[in-house]
Amino acid sequence: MASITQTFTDNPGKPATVDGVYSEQEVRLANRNSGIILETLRHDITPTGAHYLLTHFDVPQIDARTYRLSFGAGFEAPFDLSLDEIRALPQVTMPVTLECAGNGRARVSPRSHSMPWSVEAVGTSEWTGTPLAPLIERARPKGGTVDIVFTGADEGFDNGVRHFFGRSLSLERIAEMDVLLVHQMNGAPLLPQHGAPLRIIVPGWYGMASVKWLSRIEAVDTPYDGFQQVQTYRYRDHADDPGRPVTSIRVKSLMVPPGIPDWVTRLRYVEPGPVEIVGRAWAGKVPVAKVEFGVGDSWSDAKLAPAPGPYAWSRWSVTWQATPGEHLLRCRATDAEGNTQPLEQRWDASGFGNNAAHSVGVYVP
Ligand SMILES: Nc1nc2c(c(=O)[nH]1)N[C@H]1C(S)=C(S)[C@@H](COP(=O)(O)O)O[C@H]1N2
Ligand SMILES: [Mo]
Repeated sequence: MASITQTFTDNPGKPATVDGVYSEQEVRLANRNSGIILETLRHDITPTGAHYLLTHFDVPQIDARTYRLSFGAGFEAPFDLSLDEIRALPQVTMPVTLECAGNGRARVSPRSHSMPWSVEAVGTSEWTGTPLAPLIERARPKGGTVDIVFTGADEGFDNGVRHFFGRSLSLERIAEMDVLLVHQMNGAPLLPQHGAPLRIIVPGWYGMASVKWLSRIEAVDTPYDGFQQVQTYRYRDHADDPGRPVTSIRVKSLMVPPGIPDWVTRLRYVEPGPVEIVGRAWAGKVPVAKVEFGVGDSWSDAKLAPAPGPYAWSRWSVTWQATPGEHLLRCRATDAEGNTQPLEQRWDASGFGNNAAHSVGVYVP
């Protein structure tokens, strides 16, 4: 184990991937961050306090009264905006399903040291803010601009590299995507842990793109190479593979575990007879075409409700006739482009983009 000093000076890297019990460091990450409570999948909109949370460094404290967002370096017409000025711009409210790219990583073995998500790093909120694209036009990116860079106010070290959390999107992507500068979540000002006073929401992409505590926006004429853009959030086959960037959310579904749980294992006890099984399915910016419910190896189509918005998950439901015995209940969705969730995940080196079918173990007396 690296010493405190070494962590910041010698770039010791992360501990070697391991199998077996979690380290104290991983438990600490899991206590700072949190997943959705699966029973809240009954709601179209996740109750704010139950939305999953992923924060790499510390939550910065920003005074909303003096806050200013700058469109600075790389623009012909730089300017900055207060929160009141942002609120006075045209406002849009959109339900958007956000999912962490590392969702499911706890199942990778041997695993990569990071937040050990099981399946719960997903949620849907009504986000309110102003569209980004017109503001980029107003600031006029200089000729030769390739990327627009979004930098948060939170700073820390990862793998010995000191940096502010930052991500970029190309100009073309911004033109075709509904990126929002967001100051409200479910009708209330953003909570500190969700990016107060202002974040971006990049609908359809995994959560890392939706930079919280946004402090500045810049235009650059060479591809942005910030740590969170190139050193992580890439699908790699092995540690030295340059990989492909993680972008859109893959098709996926989850179910509300039926019956009542065992405290520690979360296995389920379900009375025999008809049981309504409900869940949610999403596929980034692509509609969900179908959800199947499986009992053992027998699959049937679930009923799928219309999504509350183009970037939000859909409710699915099915009635299951529970019979005595042990059962493995599963769900898998297919998107409108024909992609179906795999039953077994083919993992990349860091456990990104997992979309294996959700399974729940059930006992019926
Ligand atoms: N500034 C900043 N933005 C950030 C992060 C962060 O650590 N710092 N985490 C990202 C990741 S990995 C995810 S999954 C989402 C999580 O958003 P939430 O905590 O509001 O659910 O925020 C993204 N934006
Ligand atoms: Mo994430």
